[in-house]
Amino acid sequence: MGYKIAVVGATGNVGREMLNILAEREFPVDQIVALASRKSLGSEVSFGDKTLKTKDLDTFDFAGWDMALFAVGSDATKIYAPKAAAAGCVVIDNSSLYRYDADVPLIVPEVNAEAIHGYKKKNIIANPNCSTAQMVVALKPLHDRAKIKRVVVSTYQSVSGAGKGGIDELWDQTKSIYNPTDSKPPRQFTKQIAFNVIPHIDVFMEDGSTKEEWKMVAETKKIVDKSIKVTATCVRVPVFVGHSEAINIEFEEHLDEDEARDILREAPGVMVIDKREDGGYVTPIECVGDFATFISRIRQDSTIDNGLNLWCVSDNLRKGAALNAVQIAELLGRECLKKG
Ligand code: 11C
Repeated sequence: MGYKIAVVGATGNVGREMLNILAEREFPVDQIVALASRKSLGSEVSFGDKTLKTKDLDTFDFAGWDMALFAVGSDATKIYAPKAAAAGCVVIDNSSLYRYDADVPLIVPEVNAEAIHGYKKKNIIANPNCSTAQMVVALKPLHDRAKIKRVVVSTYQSVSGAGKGGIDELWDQTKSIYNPTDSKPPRQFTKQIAFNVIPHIDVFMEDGSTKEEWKMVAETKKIVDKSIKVTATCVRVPVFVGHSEAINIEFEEHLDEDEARDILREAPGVMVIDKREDGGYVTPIECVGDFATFISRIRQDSTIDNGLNLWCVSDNLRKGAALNAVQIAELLGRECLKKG
């Protein structure tokens, strides 16, 4: 016996990946519905070897459905997630709307699975930002061993984090470099993204950081440990899919690089590829379509007591969004909504 699952925002990058991953991981589905806004109505999406015609989110009745995986922006989530939750359908939300709500658990199953039971307060579970999700998968096992004091992270984030518009803009600008008569002004990003990098993701905050940077701080504290200090610089790079992060970690206790490598090799969701030779590390293009968070370049930082550097890469549409949401659905099924 399986579950009745709704995917909300099924025609977007993340919604499509949710359907792919539910099928790939053979999630026990009895019935599945792909929901979209009226403007995408009737368009078709794939679910394994089946094709689903999207239905109207606006008129959909969530009563009797077990879980809804939401992959729409905060504005639409604000309208439809409370409706679904009130109808008894557990919402797994990929937007940032509920992430910082004390009554909503923010879950990365490899890190804080035990917090899932908190969903009962609002019938809602939040999925973290993509750049946080991959980082905490790497931090947690190291924190358990040597207690992290401070993290300094610089991100190299792909354009797919900004949705289909980001992908189209990189593609169009790249083509127009070779055919300047075809050039269009930037729409999605504030400056040219092709052959460039932009140190700005999401809106600016009062202290000069961006919301993306703030999210990495707040979400790491909520998911791993509120005592961990995080400072982030988030940068958009001309890569289609796959976020990369250079992470510097300061621990309370000494942690040798070889032991860190061994800990990460054993950690759930992590794949260590760390050979000190040409090509002995992972780049974003190699992680596309993969489930793992890849760690390379593990090395001591001898400029501080108890410091370590590492390189962390993951498919932002998967671990950073759709995969994590499906893992939450699996956890919810296993721990809370058992069937059969
Ligand atoms: C980006 N990380 O790469 C963002 C996308 O809070 O879920 C995801 C934003 C979020 O632009």
